[in-house]
Amino acid sequence: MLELTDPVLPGFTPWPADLAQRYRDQNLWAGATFGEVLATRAAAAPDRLAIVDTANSWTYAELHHRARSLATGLARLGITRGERVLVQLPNRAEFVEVVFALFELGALPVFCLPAHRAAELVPIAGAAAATAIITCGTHQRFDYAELAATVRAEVPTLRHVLLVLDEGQEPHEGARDIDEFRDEPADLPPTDAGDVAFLQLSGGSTGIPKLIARTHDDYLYSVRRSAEICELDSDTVYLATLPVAHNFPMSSPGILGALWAGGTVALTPDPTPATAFPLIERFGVTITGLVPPLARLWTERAEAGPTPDLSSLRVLQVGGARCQDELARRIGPALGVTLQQVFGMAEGLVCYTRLDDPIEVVVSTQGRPMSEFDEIAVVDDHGVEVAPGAQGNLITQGPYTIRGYYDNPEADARSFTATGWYRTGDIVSVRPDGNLVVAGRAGDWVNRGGEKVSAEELEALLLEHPGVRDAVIVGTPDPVLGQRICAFVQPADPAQRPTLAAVRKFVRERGVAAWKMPDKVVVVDEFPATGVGKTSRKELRRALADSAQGQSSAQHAVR
Ligand code: AMP
Ligand code: DBH
Repeated sequence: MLELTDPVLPGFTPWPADLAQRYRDQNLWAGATFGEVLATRAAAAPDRLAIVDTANSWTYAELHHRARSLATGLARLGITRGERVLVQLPNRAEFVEVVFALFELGALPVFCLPAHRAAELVPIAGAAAATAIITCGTHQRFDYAELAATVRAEVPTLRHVLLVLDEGQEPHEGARDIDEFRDEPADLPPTDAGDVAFLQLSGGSTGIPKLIARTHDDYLYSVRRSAEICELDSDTVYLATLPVAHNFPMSSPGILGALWAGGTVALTPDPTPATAFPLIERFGVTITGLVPPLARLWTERAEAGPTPDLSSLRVLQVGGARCQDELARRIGPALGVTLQQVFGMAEGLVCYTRLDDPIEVVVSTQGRPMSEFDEIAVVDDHGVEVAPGAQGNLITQGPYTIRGYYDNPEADARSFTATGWYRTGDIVSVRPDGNLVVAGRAGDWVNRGGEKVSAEELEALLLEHPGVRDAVIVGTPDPVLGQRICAFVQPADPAQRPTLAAVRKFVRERGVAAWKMPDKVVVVDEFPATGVGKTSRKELRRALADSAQGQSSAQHAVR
């Protein structure tokens, strides 16, 4: 058992002492844990509705009791403070209960997405040295229990697989039904607001996954400030539409913001208008957040004709990828909402347009930092600040932006400056009014509608295909997703040209998340020389991306 005075977690990079002191003095880090927030809410308004989904509705007292009961059961199983537990659950009430149970215990949820497969989960579990996985049975025709068994077989530290099961589902061999661990709540050892609360994942991680350790103090500050900016209160009904483990629906202001404000969290099992619109009417949802492709789908659906009654919805947030101004203009009128653009990252910094901003700001910028304590700078490739208003690399430090990845010095050397500022990898400009406009990413990432795919990771996968001599991944413009994944493939045997279907099948069989599947394959005999002598893959990607502009000319241009 860790003592409260022990280092929070080996592998965690703390803030410099002077900054930490300042954040505490300013009461940004207010010294409360998420468990304490829930306890306070449950004491103040036990009968208020905390959680609702299509199967459950729990008051604050019920949620608090369930979380403490499960925490006690998990302690009996031997899960202790500081241990890491993979949580892979769809948007359902139990997600919130499981996460708060782990918070109560001081164990750290590692937030996995339902789309993750063994290729992602094995390295994540390994890097986190996780001791347990909490997941579900079959959901949307995919067997998560079987996936967990596969991961467990490959990661020696994993001792337990616990399943949230539906009526009639049985645990697989070697797994346990989580209902076995609902004990009479007992007192648990205290946790500390300075402790790491969970590990979040950086989008598009490759190789050793980049794990993001966030403390109760720093994350709760971002949640409180987000709730203020989004004007949440006890009448708020926040709908978790995006996968709830993602940083955006979790904290910007997300489910944690809604609970902090004493409001209600509603969850939808899928984000389509057909499912989500009736739930907005049924639960009286007031705010939700979407990625741009979903915002387009919702807008088009509303423009097309009558919908269920969406009049309770006041704020629609859009973030995760750049929202085109054209779409941004249509959202408000179509859905009868105030649009809010959100530009954020699991590493920390989150920017919002404010609810009373002029429409021009809301439709054409990605907002400004949420905190006056966020420090941002826009620098060139040598780290020198660019002229005001010019585009450059966004770097930042602040009270809720990490100082390093979890136990990953190599990634830190790339992603943090010598003084510990985070290099976001985003190219932005700052307008005179302080609002940021995101122009794109500096690195070799494809942002496919908010899902980030590392070119390097996908190229490495394609190279395992015996028919592929070399492969280069680039993002090509797409009117709906923002970018699509285009794979330029040089065949091992020019007479045997890999097809899109064959490449996709191969990638799927590698057990990677579906969003990483190439949308297009262009077979080339040669890659263009990039003019830098030794081929730089960065240059090559840039040359191919340029040549792929304008789909019809792509094949021609690269041959
Ligand atoms: P992640 O690493 O998954 O937390 O993704 C964070 C990244 O998503 C940011 O660094 C941006 O590249 C991108 N992103 C998030 N929100 C926006 C937005 N509103 N506009 C443009 N890019 C965004
Ligand atoms: O894309 C993101 O990671 C993101 C977007 C909006 C995020 O982490 C956030 C808000 O907090």
